Amino acid sequence: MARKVIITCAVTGAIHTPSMSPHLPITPEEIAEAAIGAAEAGAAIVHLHARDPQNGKPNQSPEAFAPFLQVIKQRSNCVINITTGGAPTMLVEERVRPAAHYKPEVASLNMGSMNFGLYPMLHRFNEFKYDWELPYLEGSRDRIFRNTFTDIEYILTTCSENGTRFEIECYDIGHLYTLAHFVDRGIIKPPLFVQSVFGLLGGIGPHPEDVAHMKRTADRLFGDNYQWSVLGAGKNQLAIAAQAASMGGNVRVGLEDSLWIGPGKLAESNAQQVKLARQIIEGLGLEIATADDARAMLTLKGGDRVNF
Ligand code: KMH
Ligand code: ZN
Repeated sequence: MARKVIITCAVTGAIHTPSMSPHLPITPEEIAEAAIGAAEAGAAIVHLHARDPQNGKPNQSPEAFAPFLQVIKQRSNCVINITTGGAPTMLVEERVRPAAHYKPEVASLNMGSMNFGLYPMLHRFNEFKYDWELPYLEGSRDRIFRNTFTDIEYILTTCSENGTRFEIECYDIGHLYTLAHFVDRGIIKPPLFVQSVFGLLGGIGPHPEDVAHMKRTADRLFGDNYQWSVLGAGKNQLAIAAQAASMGGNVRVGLEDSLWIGPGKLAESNAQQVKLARQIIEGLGLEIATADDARAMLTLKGGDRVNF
């Protein structure tokens, strides 16, 4: 039997700003359409952030998520994953609120405090429609994405009481050791869903050796108790997806982490990136996982046990 590979699609995020691409979903309608389109193209999981529909600024109020959560649930069986990362400008109490309220099957969990350098994108993009975009990007030179041990434990205890499981975002090798620490303390229970992030300034790089070392270390620490997934930021997205898929991993794509579909070519939709990831997976003789396959692989509680 062919191995099944989970495709996660992160449709909008908080890294890119509206002036960078006309295809970045901003309004609840656009976010819902993007998520449903990604699921139809083969994504088993959609990872969701919300934005202010007026200016595209990341918005972590539970009310901002309501309009698209309900629509996606009505029109798709995909697993809904709500961010607890929000944006690096936000405090953890604000970041956890949508996941705490809506009790999704999956929420993200970031495994360490770090620099989160968005400012290099200013070389490519320098004209902005909204006044928050430039200071947001420029300010990343001197901003820490805070995820202390206390913050991590706070998110875990708040959400795991709801049966929510986690997409555990590891941006460096040390984050795997922090995860092992929480597993040792019994606060996170396997099977783990480790999302390794490559090529974000402040985290591990995108070199194939970086990908291999992340996998080796996770194998040593977690053995058979984890599902490995990767995301490559920007132009690294598909090369890293291909490497990881061939090494036994799952993949994440989406406009949250890359606006591109090829060199200098903006992706016109999230579904377009999912289709390319799917071609790579199927070209390797693997199968894409359905949402229900992903639920079984990650022991999720089920789409009928959420609060939306
Ligand atoms: N954009 C990813 C590198 C979160 O939402 O919790 C990080 C992320 C964080 O997805
Ligand atoms: Zn995210």
